[in-house]
Amino acid sequence: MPALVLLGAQWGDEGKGKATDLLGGSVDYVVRYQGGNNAGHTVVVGDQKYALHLLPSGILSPGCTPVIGNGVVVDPAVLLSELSGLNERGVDTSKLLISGNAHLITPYHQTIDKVTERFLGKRKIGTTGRGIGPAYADKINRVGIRVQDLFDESILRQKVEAALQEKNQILVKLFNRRAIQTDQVVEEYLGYAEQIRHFVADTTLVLNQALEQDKVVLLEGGQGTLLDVDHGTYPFVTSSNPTAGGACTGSGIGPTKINRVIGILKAYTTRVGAGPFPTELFDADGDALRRIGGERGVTTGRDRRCGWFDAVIARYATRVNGLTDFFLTKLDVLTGWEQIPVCVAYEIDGERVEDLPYSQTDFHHAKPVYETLPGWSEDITRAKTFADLPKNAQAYVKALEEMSGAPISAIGVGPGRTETIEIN
Ligand code: 2SA
Ligand code: GDP
Ligand code: MG
Repeated sequence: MPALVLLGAQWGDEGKGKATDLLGGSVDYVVRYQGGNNAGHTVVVGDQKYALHLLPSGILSPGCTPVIGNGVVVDPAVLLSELSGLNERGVDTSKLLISGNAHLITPYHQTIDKVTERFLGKRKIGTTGRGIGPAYADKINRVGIRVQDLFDESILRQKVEAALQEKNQILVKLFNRRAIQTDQVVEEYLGYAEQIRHFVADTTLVLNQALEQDKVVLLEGGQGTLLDVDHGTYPFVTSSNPTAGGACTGSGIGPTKINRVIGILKAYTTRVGAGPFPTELFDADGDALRRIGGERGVTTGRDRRCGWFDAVIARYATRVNGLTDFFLTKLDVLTGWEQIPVCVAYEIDGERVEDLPYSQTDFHHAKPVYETLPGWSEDITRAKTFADLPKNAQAYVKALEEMSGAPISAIGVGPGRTETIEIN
């Protein structure tokens, strides 16, 4: 059986956790392929709500093996606390596999993340402060510490020492901070080694063998397409590749093994952190979307910026990810609006533009061109089939599908597992 990818089609928080959990019952492996504990994936099972950060959402499906792939950056303290939190709630986490090649987030990465943001002032990215960017920077700079380094004290010490040489210069001279001691980091990280050792595996080998044995592998993205370091609104992005290509490099599964790429698409748009956002609302509608949609960061608790649906972005996500289909989420949040504006194109310096501009300046100047669709007032949270939806809600979904460039195969009408309409 082939692998499939599930990723965010906008700026994250589209409902990937719920969608992954929905598919969790029918797949054998769920793999996180990038990001780290900057992610906040919510899964609601009955009256239980789970907020997952580093762990794949498949951890809640008993038949599923959760995998942290090589492309993820792992904060071991967060890993252990997330695992114990789930264990206390009766979730079996014993099947977890962690790639020995995944990189580690250390306290110095978090410190650098936070002081850099402070230093940038008004130009800050609005990161989650979890050390994600600095950990990926070290990976690319070849001074990162990997999970496998935890099991060789001498190598760990050498690598931490080398990494800290440059960092301490920056911390002390540029940011006026105290130097971080190698011994302190090494001691803390050796303390994690034995607690983590039994999870560590050659996950690329495991996953490819599983595919050969006809198992189904779901690759779960964190963040979203527009936060991709290559394809997003750089520099206001995360430091990894949430797009479909990242699923291959972050798991070691080749593109020929993937036969489905699902884009999770919210029926409106949100963004957390700084950066351009053409359909952002600063009025009562924006406040209402935030309140009704519960748009608050799952990791940091920050209010999310809210705006109308942007079809230019959806088309872009289809293109750069090669999406096969969309899951449209949070349609229920739009219930009650008489008219719902949808951005169909941008106006940039007086010209109508249908495709996302590659130029950062143009994107900053993009003004949304809206079409207005009629809304509905009926409660749709109990709808089980497409036909159960009010006519105007059906028309809204169809219009979005037409504008976005790929079929919509499921519709979310509430946060719960069963509050989903599947379209065959
Ligand atoms: P970072 O910390 O280096 O990855 O931040 C860089 C940008 O990426 C954004 N980012 C996110 N955007 C949406 N959701 C994310 N996860 C949390 C959630 C966010 C939270 O589920 O709500 O709790 O604030 C996430 N993670 C990173 C971030 O806002 C920066 O714009
Ligand atoms: P993720 O990061 O993509 O997994 O999304 P988040 O968990 O950060 O944010 C999505 C929020 O929307 C969570 O609170 C989910 O429980 C909720 N949610 C997901 N799908 C739906 C839906 O169809 N309707 C409603 N009302 N809420 C949803
Ligand atoms: Mg989230």
